[in-house]
Amino acid sequence: MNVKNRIILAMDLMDLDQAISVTEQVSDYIDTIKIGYPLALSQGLSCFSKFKENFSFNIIADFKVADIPPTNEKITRVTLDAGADAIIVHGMVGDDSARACQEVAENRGKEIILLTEMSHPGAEKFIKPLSEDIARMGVELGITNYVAPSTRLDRLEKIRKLVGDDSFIISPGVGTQGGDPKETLKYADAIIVGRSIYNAKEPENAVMEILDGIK
Ligand code: 3DU
Repeated sequence: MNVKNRIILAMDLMDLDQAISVTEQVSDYIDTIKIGYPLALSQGLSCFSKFKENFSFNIIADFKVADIPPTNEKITRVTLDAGADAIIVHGMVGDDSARACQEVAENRGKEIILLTEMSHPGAEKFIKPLSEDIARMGVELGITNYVAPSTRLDRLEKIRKLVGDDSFIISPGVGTQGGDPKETLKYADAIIVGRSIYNAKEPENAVMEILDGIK
């Protein structure tokens, strides 16, 4: 996936008009948006096509898919067929579950992104001890896209080493959660930024500040 300026906007506003308005304000600098449960559950999956009508953006569905393979298959199918270009899938549920999503995406020429380790403090307890194995599993499955945290750069670096330089890593936790854009981009291909942009008084300026910082 090509991500303009290496910034993915996490659009977690729950009102569609507001979400579109903020996205418009940053659309000169950003061409990839991540939509998760807050917006999709509030507005329905049709929010993907509404975004596609308004912007020629890549859409990543952040549904952190984590179920048995047949259910994962259905979730991935309905999400990609609604207009998402890629879907984020939890690695912790195992290779069969991830594979079910991968097959659906491959059949449609779309992508899955494997979540290895999360960025929040609570992830230290259960997900962190497993994340290296999750990354290794992804490599064995031939997965080339990963999510890894910007809030623990040592972990991000470790996961980069495991998945290799040819893999594509996107990294949340930048800004409000404490991650630094420039440091994160030493190991990640793109940063995911939500509140620091969409809650800013002037979202366009917020993006330009990040861009200045990562030059
Ligand atoms: O903290 P922010 O507002 O910049 O948003 C980060 C986004 O990335 C948000 O949509 C959240 O659900 C998602 N995310 C993480 O923050 C951490 C993860 O490990 C995975 C996804």
